[in-house]
Amino acid sequence: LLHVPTLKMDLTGLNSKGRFLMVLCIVSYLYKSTAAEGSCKLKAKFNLRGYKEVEKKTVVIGGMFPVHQRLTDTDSNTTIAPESSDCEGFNFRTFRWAQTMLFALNEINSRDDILPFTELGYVIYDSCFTISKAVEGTLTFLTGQDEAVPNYRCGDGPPLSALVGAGGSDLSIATARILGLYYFPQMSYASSCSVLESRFQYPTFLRTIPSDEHQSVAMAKLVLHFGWTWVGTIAAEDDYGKYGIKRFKEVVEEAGVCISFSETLPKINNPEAMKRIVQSVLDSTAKIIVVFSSDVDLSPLVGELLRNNVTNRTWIASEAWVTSAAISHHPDILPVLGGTIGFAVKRADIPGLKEHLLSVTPYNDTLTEEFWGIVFNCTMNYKQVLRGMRRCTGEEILEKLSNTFTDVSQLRITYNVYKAVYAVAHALHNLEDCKPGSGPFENNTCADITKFEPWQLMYYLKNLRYTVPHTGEEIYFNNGDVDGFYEILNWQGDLEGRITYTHIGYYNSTAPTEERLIIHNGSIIWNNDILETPRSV
Ligand code: TCR
Repeated sequence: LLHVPTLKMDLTGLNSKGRFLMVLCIVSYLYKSTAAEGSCKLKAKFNLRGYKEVEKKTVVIGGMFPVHQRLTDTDSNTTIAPESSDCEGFNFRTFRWAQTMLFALNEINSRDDILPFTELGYVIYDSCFTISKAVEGTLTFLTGQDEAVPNYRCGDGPPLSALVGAGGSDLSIATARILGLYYFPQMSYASSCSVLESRFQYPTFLRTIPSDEHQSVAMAKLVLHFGWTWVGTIAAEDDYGKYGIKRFKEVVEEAGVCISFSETLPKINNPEAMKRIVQSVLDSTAKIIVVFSSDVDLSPLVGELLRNNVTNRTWIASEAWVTSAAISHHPDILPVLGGTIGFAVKRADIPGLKEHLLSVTPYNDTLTEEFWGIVFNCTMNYKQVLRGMRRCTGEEILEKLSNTFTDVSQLRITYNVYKAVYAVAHALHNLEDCKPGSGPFENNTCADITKFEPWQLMYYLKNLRYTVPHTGEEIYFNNGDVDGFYEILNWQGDLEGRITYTHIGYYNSTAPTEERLIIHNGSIIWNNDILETPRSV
């Protein structure tokens, strides 16, 4: 035992025979004796910090993250059998989300107060920001096969619990329809579109991000707060953009605000469309422009705005780009997008996450290998080495670089991922913890953690209430949704001309109507010639 300094055990409640068996079990375990299994299985009902439990059951959680940004172009050649397309455009921010799921799982597995008798395993899929990949991943997950065959799962591996994902709303809408068929729970961390509120259409969808219903209303209130009467809108060409802007328009138009122009950002790279949108912005007298889009879709437009040096406008940012380094870290962005005001979901510090991110190695899986190659500009693939690319040694040091992956200053969606994984784990814990005879199911029965049905887990998710570690935030779902709370941020320049996000107020959907939007006008720095609240009439 001297070799295992962190081993602590709780022997209370065991009689002398139990203690003897326990010590026998640990000793044989440490010496990897074959007797270990037998003696440990005898009575494995004690908690053992460090090794948690000797006899463990496994439950699998699915994850889906848009780690790549798009599909690789494939020619539509029908003379050979089609294959699932590859993806490209590795995204450091979403890769951080995926790693956070692993971090949360490790944390849960090493705790002995959540799921002491069960180990959480995982499968993670890359949805590549694309609906078809998200659907393919969902079918593969449900069927457990590489070639997805619906309604068929081979073998009796560990039970599947829930899918954490899938990224954008358009992807989750697709996956939630499939999962809903099987009454299989989906816990989303980023899909905020208001249509996902419908439990009639998406019966097993839950999320740790508030519905955009709140955000659209909050944006409209912001516009009314400053008395702006003339605004332009730009929306991404997906459910997030379309429904977000639609609701915003409804609320402001009812209050007499006019929409000067409405533009849509195409999903597929289209320089002509970008030029057209910039022209609309330039031609309009509206100085306020509301943009509902993810950073990925907005990036090309920002490039075009910079080329045309479009200044003297105030941009209103939706949650998906308000703290995006891909946009705010552009060189020379300050004159164009400085002064932006936007809505952000709750931020948190997650102790230990940074260390976890820095401990990633190229050998973990194919994604970490690709990530390594990109950050260090090298390759692990010998074919590419033969073609003259530098070989990665694996000894490169991540800590020396600073990039979006290891930047833990704005953990917002990342925090939602963390909450989502914990929600599933707590629900499973409650399922396992059920006392026979007083369970919630027919005739007061319980579900069995080794072979439960998806709807049984859904029961526990619906009725869940738990406190998030480290932050103390209390989470529960109201018909699958959480309360609408946003911080309002203002993009201000620091001495070196970089953007900082200054907190200027908040929006709380649960407060009485007049107290929902709180803004400290004095802390805002406007980005126009006179540095005053712009007038948009
Ligand atoms: N909801 C968006 C997707 C999204 C996102 C993000 C994507 C949100 N926040 C941050 C990338 C980065 C919020 C949706 O489609 O619902």
